[in-house]
Amino acid sequence: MYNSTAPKRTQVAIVGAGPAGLLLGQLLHRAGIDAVIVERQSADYVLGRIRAGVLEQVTMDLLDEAGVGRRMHQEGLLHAGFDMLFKGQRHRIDLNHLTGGQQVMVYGQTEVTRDLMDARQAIGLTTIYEAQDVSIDDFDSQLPCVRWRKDGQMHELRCDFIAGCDGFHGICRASVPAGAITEYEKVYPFGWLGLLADTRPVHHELIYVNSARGFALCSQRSQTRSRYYLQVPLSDRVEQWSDTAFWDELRLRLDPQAAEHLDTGPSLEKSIAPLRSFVAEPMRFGRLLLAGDAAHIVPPTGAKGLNLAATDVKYLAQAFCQFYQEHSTAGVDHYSDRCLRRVWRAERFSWWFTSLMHRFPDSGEMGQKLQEAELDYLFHSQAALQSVAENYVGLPLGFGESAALG
Ligand code: RFL
Ligand code: PHB
Repeated sequence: MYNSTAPKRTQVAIVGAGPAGLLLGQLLHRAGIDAVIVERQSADYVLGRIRAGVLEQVTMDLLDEAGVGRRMHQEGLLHAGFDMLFKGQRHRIDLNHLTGGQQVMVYGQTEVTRDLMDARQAIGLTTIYEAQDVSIDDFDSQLPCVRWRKDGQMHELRCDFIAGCDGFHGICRASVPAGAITEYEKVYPFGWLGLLADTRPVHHELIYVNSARGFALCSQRSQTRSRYYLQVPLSDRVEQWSDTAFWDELRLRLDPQAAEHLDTGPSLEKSIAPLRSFVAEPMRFGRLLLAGDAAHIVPPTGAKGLNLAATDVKYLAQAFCQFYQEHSTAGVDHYSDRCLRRVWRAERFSWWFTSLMHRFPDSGEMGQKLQEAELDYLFHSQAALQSVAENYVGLPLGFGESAALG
């Protein structure tokens, strides 16, 4: 089904066909730059991963620019705000009002990925799925290479650049000599148990819940498909959680009105994700440039991961355009600094929002009281509300320019 004829030379070799790799491939194609994508998994496996749900305006614009925004505008749900539930009371964060008219789009990562895959297939661009033992080499030279095995045969692809879009567990970042990279990491003492179901969402907007039993999130994929999350201990296994146990626990974390309106049904998917903050600096090593989860991870509370991946890719596509069209390495040289300022801002917000909304096993009574005071301040301060809203809708694209270039 997908074109898997292996070429030997390309301009940009992209490792990973997640949203970052696919979006980069699309933007490069539109700029007339040749790229091949090499992906470890099958296309169906990539589509089966249920992840992000919230797109910032910058990401919507980028999908439009890549020519894949049509279905998102038809089927996606624009949200002008969200609720925060604390001590039985819901507080609405009016994004529209607090940010001067901005909104976010609820449209699943699965759908973004599908739109990008379909566009790529329609143009006949090369994606090698189910590539085994992928490795990269010579990225400190002018002619890096990507190697892999498929159907018992080894393949070698030479290129001008490698885009490392292979996620947190990929091989690109791991191939950089240890002394050339600094990694910052924080692992949280809990995970998120997610459940997808074809049920009517409990509310027309998202509800982020801080309850005495732990965090919960009521999200959605459409008017008939819901996505819910529960904070669970890291020791929990997904097999321990029957659908009934999940719905019962969620009900206990909601306010009485939401609990009463909760529509339940069989799960389509259920999984546990650990929560992590991670940044690798720099994001470029010679002719290897990292983008998306390969370079940084945020806990999902702020809904920033996919959006950060999209802006990395925007800057990366611009850098390659400058290289090929203007014969300038300025974009490639500034790529890492340009991305990292934005990355750290999203890291800060995601860490802060995670700290605000979860129960921490070791925070003690003092930690608990401070969290309550922070929430109390937030709900009663226009300035604090505005700060949450402007971070949630995302930074404008030009953010970080002066720091990177000045
Ligand atoms: P991905 O999606 O991990 O894709 C990387 C791809 O690389 C492939 N790969 C390899 N290919 C070749 N050779 C190898 N050796 C390879 N190793 C790996 C993988 O198979 C895969 O196909 O990274 P990418 O493209 O950078 O995209 C990042 C996003 O997926 C991620 O940031 C978001 O899902 C995070 N996230 C959210 N982000 C948002 O912006 N809004 C949200 O609402 C949101 N909610 C979430 C989330 C992540 C979650 N989990 C599961 C951690 C909710 C959750 C629960
Ligand atoms: C989701 O719908 O999967 C989702 C929404 C908002 C978040 C995280 C995940 O903050």
